[in-house]
Amino acid sequence: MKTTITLNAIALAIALGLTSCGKQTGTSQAERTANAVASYVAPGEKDEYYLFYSGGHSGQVFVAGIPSLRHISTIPVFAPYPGTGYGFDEESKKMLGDFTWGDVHHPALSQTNSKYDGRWLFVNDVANNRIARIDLRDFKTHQILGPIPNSMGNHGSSFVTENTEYILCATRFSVPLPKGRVADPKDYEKEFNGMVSGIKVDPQTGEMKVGWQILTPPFDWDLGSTGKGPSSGWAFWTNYNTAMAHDVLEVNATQKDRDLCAVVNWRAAEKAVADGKAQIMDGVPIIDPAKVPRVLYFIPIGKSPHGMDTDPTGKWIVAGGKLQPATTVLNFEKVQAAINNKTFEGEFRGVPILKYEAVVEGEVPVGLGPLHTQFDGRGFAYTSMFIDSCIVKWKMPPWSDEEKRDLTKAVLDKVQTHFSTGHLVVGGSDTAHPYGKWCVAMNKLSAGRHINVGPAEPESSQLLDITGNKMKMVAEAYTEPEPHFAQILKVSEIQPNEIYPKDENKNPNAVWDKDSTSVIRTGNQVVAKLTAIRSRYTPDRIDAQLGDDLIVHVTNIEQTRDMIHGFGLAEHNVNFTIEPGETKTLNIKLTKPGVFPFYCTNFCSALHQEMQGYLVVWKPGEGPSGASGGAGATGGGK
Ligand SMILES: [Cu+2]
Repeated sequence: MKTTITLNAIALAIALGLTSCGKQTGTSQAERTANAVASYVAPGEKDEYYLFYSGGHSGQVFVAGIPSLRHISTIPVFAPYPGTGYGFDEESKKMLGDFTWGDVHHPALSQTNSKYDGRWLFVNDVANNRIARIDLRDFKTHQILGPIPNSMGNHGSSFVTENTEYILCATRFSVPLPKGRVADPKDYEKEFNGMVSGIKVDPQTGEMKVGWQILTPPFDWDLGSTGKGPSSGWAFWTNYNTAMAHDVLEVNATQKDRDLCAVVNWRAAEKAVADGKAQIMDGVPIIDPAKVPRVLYFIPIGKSPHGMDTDPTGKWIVAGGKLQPATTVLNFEKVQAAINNKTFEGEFRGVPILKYEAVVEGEVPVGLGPLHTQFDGRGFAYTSMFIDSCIVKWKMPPWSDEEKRDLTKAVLDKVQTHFSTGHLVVGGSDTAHPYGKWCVAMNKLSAGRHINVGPAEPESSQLLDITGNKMKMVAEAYTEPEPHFAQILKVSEIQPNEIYPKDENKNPNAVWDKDSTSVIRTGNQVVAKLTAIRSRYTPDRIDAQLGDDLIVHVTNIEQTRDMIHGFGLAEHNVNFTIEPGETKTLNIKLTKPGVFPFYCTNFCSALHQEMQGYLVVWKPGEGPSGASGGAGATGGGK
């Protein structure tokens, strides 16, 4: 009987594709202890690295620690977050505009000289064609740019150049341009276009604006990376729809043996715009690569590719081919030579196609479903395998003659992941200076490796120690939906602010003492300026009339770290937190009479519960003279 059950379990495991990888039953007690010690951060101790996960369609960014993989905080970006009141106060509502969600895909840390400089984290929104900038001084979103004109499906993004001159983006979707023009999808090839965008970043403030764009055929650009060293000034993208299918893409976009990847000379694009070679569409200078040579080239690449990663030396570009069992390594020196010698195998819509054999260094047979590749800076690459569910370690060129003859010899190690790894990240892989210590596999399926939480299962992440010859998986964790990529930053490389200093608060509505607080009614508008400090609001009463516009500015006058106050207003769908030294504003129309408490929503002291006040909304003809339309202020401020 027992034997039968065991055999059935094995058959089931095989059917589920869990053959070699069940629950690490193979790990010995000694290995488990070693893994636990490697990822253990004892109470009171701190992680060595930040892990910034993209939150996919949650619209957020999650911050975890490495090696513990503990979730530490959430940075709201494209979606409201009641935990901080993001999207509820006027300042963040304005940033979100009309959107209440986004699809966060590929975070990118700012760089100086191809090294993380710890200033900003940029993230893209695929759905609404936006880019956001998070400032690492306060771990908050400070700018959302977009929707970007002439750009639909901002997926091939956000790729930062070596000195954060630009964030480079390419479109996953194509539409008739400019946006708003309508054409039948049946006329896709003729009427639809994709776009590469150069988002210019102000070197002092980080402020982003659309610099220029390059028109492309209606290919579905997927993922990319920027060049460095010898490939400085260049960028690369894969695409999975060279067939230019507009329906049933699953079948129609996978007909060709190879797709075309893009090689973009962004410095040449910048110069072409400066030289007046662009035409303006929807306010943006657009370069047509058929008319402006040396800006865009194509290279045939393995069918239905995904990742396109430049290594830390800038010499090699690795493409993952979802539907081919190998990664393709391009040699940038050969790319340059092919361009200079015009070693083309044709052109597409006036854009030269470089001859594949002239630019490829080799195809490394890593296994099934290679997606993304990361680098450790020691000459090794790590590729996530979606179908094989593993991470493969392989040797980058230069290869020996023996390896060149048989590139299976370049494949050095495989570690099973659980399951279907999409992205993976090695700290600093996209810079010239990788940390090369940890790799995080971001798995699409967790397949019951956690306590049961119902039909939907969380995303899983697994931490691999990559310092030895063999990779070692030491820990796993679960996240909210849905990490698509992440960045790793050494904790010691940044010094976030502890408070917002009073003298840096330039908000004209900030008030810092009792005598400056006020509630003033002018016409049908009531403006209240409040202070918040442990544990009271001043004033703690606001009177207004039904139908008034109410504007409340709350300044948290604390200058002590983590002394946060909240402002929640009952039955008005408003709540936000105010951090030490911050001023936040709410603006609502008062549509119902009554007395509505406002109270501190973020625990602040033993007398936190006592931190409350009243908004009194009088009916017409009622209330004190001030509230009923007189000039005077009401409220308990003075
Ligand atoms: Cu409080």
